[in-house]
Amino acid sequence: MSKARYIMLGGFLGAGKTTTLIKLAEKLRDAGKKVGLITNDQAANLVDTNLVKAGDFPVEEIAGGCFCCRFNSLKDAADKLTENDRPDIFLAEPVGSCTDLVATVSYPLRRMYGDSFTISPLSVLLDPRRAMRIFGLEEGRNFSEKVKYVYLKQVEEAEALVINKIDSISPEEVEKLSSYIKENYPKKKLFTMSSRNGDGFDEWSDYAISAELGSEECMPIDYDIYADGEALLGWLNATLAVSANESFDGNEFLKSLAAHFSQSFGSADKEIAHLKMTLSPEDGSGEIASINQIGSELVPELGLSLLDPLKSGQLVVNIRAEADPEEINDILNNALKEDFTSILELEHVEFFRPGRPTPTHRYAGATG
Ligand SMILES: Nc1nc2c(ncn2[C@@H]2O[C@H](COP(=O)(O)OP(=O)(O)OP(=O)(O)O)[C@@H](O)[C@H]2O)c(=O)[nH]1
Ligand SMILES: [Mg+2]
Repeated sequence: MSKARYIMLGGFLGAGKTTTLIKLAEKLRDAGKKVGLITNDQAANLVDTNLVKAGDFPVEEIAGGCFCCRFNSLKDAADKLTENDRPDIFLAEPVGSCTDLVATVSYPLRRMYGDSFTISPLSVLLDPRRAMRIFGLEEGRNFSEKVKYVYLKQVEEAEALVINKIDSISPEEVEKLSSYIKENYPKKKLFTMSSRNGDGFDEWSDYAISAELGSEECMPIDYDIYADGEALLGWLNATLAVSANESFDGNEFLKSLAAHFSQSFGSADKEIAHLKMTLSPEDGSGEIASINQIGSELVPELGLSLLDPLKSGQLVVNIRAEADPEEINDILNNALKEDFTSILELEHVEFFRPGRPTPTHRYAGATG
């Protein structure tokens, strides 16, 4: 039996991992390949899983911890997808605040299950605005030092760095960021692309589909700083019932709710890492609307939109921000109390700081 390929795409919160993996899944499906997706989060009820399902791909969700700490669940998820669909290629999205994935996931997978999987090198996606702020190439609201540490470790462990969203910046900015990376990370493979309009996508995806994970070097990392940095990010996942007396425009509703959140975080001087929401009408159409916001200063963007007005449905809210989880929950509750009380009812909410990462396996090489 031929080996399945395992492609894991890293990158900080909001870099475009889900968008890119769905695009890659479509490309592979068009080429006659079977794909299985694996999403991951610290808690259940994922916007990402909804988005992948909307694209009609088989998906397994690993909730309640990252891949490295739930290594066995990752293998179980792959086995479950294999039972049902026997994918040729697994596409896995790790939690966007995780790092040290090569030592704790890629190498152990190759060592333990190398007969079943060919492992691709780790590519790490970069949102160009966020990257320029972290690298000090642009002014603006930023994360604190320990969160930046996690970000820079993600960059350091990548075999390939992928500047995504080049449609959203000028060619001069692409050049500026590329030059910085070439100068400071000369050993990395560098790609520039837009998974939105497809520019540069084939160059990166052909590499991701065919290249093999490199030699077993281990990035040095201080787990105390990593744990502190990750824990500075508050997480909130909520599901809410939506119901109104009259039909309403779900796209406009999502925009005004996102604007409300964005304004609340901005006035509290807190940086949003990624705010994402999906709205699924109860009309059985299977359509969904989605909205995302990266950074408190940017405008929320509607991704998928609904063609028809709706009366009822389900709203999933995922917020990751550098703020106390309680504060994020207060912002949600204020939105419910103030502007959206008549149509939203909270069904389930979890808000927390990610716990200290304790990987199931870690390859301790010469420097590890
Ligand atoms: N302009 C532009 N936007 C993009 C591109 N790729 C992704 N985005 C947008 O970036 C936002 C975040 O994308 P996601 O794919 O959800 O990012 P992610 O890395 O999976 O985020 P997390 O799962 O929260 O870590 C969405 O609004 C996407 O539409 C791109 O190439 N260009
Ligand atoms: Mg995602």
